[in-house]
Amino acid sequence: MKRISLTQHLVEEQRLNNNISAELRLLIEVVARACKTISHAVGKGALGEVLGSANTENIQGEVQKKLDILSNEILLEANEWGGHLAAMASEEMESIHLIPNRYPKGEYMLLFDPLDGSSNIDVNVSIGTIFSVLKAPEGMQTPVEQDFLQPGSQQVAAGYALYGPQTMLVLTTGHGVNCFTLDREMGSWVLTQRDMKIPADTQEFAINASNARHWFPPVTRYVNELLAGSTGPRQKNFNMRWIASMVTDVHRILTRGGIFMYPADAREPGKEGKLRLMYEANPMAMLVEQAGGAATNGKQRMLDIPPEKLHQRVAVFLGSKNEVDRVTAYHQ
Ligand code: AHM
Ligand code: MG
Repeated sequence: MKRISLTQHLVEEQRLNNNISAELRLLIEVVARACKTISHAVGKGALGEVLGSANTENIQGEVQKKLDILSNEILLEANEWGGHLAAMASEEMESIHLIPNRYPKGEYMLLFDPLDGSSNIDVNVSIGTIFSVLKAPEGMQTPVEQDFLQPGSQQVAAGYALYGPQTMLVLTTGHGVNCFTLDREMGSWVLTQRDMKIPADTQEFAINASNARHWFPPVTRYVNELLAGSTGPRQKNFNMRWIASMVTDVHRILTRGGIFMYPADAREPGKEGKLRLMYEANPMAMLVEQAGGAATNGKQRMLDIPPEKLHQRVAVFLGSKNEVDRVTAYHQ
């Protein structure tokens, strides 16, 4: 097999589509390098003394794990010096992070969930890093939160790193989705799957069914129909998977299809689900659409939602197009 590195792939994609400036390439390479460092820390586990709680809370009131904080710091530090960024925002930080004065500024803005699937860290189940890249609005001086509030359709790149049995990087720059595997001996990312595609039909779904009693009627109807299997209205059996690690669930869907749901429910009135629009839903929606799938909040296309605040939550339905279309139709 001829090995194509991440760098070679980015250079070739630029030649083909003229969509990856030198700055954007640097950004992606720096993020990928930071993910290697996170992967290394995750892999050490107890030996690196990185497991367990940090005994602090993030802006969402969730207790942070040591690895949440470490991963956030790794990404910040890696991305400050390159001159490619105007600012960053993270699920783990209340407000945006400006580039220190000693470094030049660039035209991109980076958003990330440094370590998604935190509840899986201490039980050695796959977790990941999710990232999204926006362009700074024209004429922007000192970046403010408002500058980040662009719909997902404005993303110039999005991706995730998956820390599982293999460490992978899945990336889109708006021309399909490609997957790279970390060669741990060489320390390099190698292209291992080109142009990932999600089949339009599927017989596999992912939802945290322990919340069933709180669901709203469209979700209850949809899931009940799936559960009814071959003797129900769908006339086929469905399988269920729930990793509780969005990166891992989405990776499965990019690999073999499926539908992922984290709906809004009646648990906490006024809260639009659990997942965050800017750090989780939008980058995953871009990847899924680029792979031929669909992503909505039950009512509209995810990538069209105008964000109102940085840490906004959103209901998520994504994956195989025909299933996402169906559950979205049930909401109309
Ligand atoms: P996190 O960002 O605090 O890790 O939360 C996001 C995660 C997703 O990866 C996953 O899909 C979901 O939370 C799991 O939620 P639940 O604990 O309800 O199963
Ligand atoms: Mg998360």
